[in-house]
Amino acid sequence: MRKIVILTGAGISAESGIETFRAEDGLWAQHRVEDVATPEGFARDPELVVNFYNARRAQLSEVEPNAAHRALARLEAEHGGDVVVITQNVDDLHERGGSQTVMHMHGELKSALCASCDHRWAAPLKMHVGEACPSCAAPAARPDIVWFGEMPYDMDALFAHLSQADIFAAIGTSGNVYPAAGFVAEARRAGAHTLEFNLERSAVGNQFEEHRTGLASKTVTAWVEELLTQG
Ligand code: BV8
Repeated sequence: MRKIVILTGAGISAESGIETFRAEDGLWAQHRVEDVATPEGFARDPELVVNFYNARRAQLSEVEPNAAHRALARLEAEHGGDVVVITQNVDDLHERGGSQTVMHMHGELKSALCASCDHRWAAPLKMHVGEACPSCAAPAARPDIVWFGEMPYDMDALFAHLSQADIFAAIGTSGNVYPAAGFVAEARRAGAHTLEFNLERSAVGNQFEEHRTGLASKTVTAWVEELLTQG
């Protein structure tokens, strides 16, 4: 059966009410990326950064997965082959939508990381600067988020999935951030059929063989229906 690898970005959570990064009223419009999503920004003003993620973590309890998240979970449950969701998103909507195999390449709001010993634990709703690590007790707790200039998680595993993909779909991502934006090139090298689901062409849109334009809640649901009836 065909192996399906799916990359998602902020656009898949937009209809759940989580703002994207690059929309004019988006997350980066309110903050400079350098101030809140880089290790330098965290070193300069840890309070600002911890509160930026506390606000986004708090929002999780106010939002629900949408039809696109649920469609991907249905695909994983009903497609005979391998389905892997690689997400750039730090929210938990894929899991709450029913997906089992989710790889958070840029980390997760619900996880905390010790900058000293790399221990991870379930983040409290509100994190505080200088919180002690439950494992090594160093006052080095930080959001378990991959910032700009940091290495995304599980890169070897991600590239292994891409090298075996028969179908690669990118959903709701603007293709501005690497290495995620380079995944379509990897998938094409593996001979995968590539599809982009977006409201408009992304920065790497010309590298996809197929484009499904529209709201992900509609286009992804229709695509999954098609795949599952096709067999
Ligand atoms: C690394 C966590 C290497 C934080 C994030 C020059 C060239 C190439 C690369 C670089 C360069 N200079 C620097 C770099 C590297 C840098 C990078 O790519 N910079 C860019 C800006 C040029 N990348 C990194 O630093 C990465 N690490 O390269 O490490 C390395 C090597 C050796 C040793 C050490 C390190 C790490 C990047 C990760 C940063 N962290 N997130 C947080 O969430 O707060 S990035 C963050 O932004 C997201 O995770 C995501 O990746 C990105 C947002 O992008 P999208 O998800 O695409 O969201 P966006 O708003 O942009 O787009 C939404 C899309 O949805 C739109 O297209 C819209 O049309 C669509 N949409 C909206 N609504 C809908 C919809 N579609 C369908 N339906 C809808 N309803």
